[in-house]
Amino acid sequence: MSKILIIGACGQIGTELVLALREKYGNQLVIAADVRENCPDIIANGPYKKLDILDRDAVREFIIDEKIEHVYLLAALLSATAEKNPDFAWKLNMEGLFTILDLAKEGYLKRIFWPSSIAVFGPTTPKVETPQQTIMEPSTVYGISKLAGENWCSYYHSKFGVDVRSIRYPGLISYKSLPGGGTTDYAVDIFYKAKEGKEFNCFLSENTALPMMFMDDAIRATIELMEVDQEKVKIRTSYNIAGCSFTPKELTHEIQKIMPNFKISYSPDYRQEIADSWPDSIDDSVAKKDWGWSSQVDLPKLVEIMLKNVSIPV
Ligand code: NAD
Ligand code: AKB
Repeated sequence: MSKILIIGACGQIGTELVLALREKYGNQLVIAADVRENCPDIIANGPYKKLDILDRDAVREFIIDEKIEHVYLLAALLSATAEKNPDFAWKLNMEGLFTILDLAKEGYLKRIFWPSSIAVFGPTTPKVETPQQTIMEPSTVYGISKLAGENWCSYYHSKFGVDVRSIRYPGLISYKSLPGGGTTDYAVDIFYKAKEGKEFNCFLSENTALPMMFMDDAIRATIELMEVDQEKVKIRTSYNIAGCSFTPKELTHEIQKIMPNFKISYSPDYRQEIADSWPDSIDDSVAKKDWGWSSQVDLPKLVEIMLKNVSIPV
């Protein structure tokens, strides 16, 4: 059995991915790593290493000494935070990827997962049912870093045989850990306000449609892609996957079916421009064909699960 390292393990995806991989492969084989000093309680059921992905020597030493074979590299600045600090976003989102790709090129790692995003698309991309291959001219530093990263993954695969696999996640919605500075975060925040019985002030306008997905679907997609035979992975940039697409107004209506008194108001801010540059919906037929991907959670189910499980911080 391969030893697995998840870098950026304390974030929104990392916490749930650590739990799912430990469930599957056992607690001791799955090491959680993050720049944060302390391991959150939710993933304290297995090994934790404080590790800064920008410390190339420390990362190399740890991976080589521990004989890690699979790495999930999740550490990054997301779209909204990255626009506030473009220089650092570029550094964090790119340098760590090279450190991991190089370790695989040198034969230390057998397989890498590196997430991309719908942010690789831009204002000139067809917005509805955005295809796997299309115009890609992102207008955010986050999108530029993800598009460059995708192309580097493909390059390391074709030139050096590196087995790197990737998914363009849509906005992810979850209740086990909070989102970390993205444009789609409103679709998580809204559930906390609804549960508190408060009005939600949305930073996007009511008709802004975006591709979204419940976290369970995203974690399942990630593990399925990492487990599928090499020859089925035909795309080495990154795969489109789709869950459900909705606007803040449509999400509100769905919440109101369960909580009729819930209210929303709108104050679009700088994140509106980012959202306007992204697709409304995604065509994931290539992932379906290549490795059998299929989403299981639609909007009504997502809302039901979120309202049942979101707990208000005390
Ligand atoms: P997040 O912000 O919630 O978590 C990122 C984690 O990385 C944090 O725990 C942070 O402490 C850690 N980190 C930051 N700098 C680090 C460093 N120097 N060294 C080690 N760890 C560091 O992000 P997320 O939502 O879990 O996203 C994970 C990945 O998935 C990112 O690459 C992101 O671009 C991608 N993605 C996320 C979404 C989404 O909706 N959550 C959608 C598309 C793509
Ligand atoms: C963000 O909004 O930045 C992320 C993403 C879609 O990549 N959730």
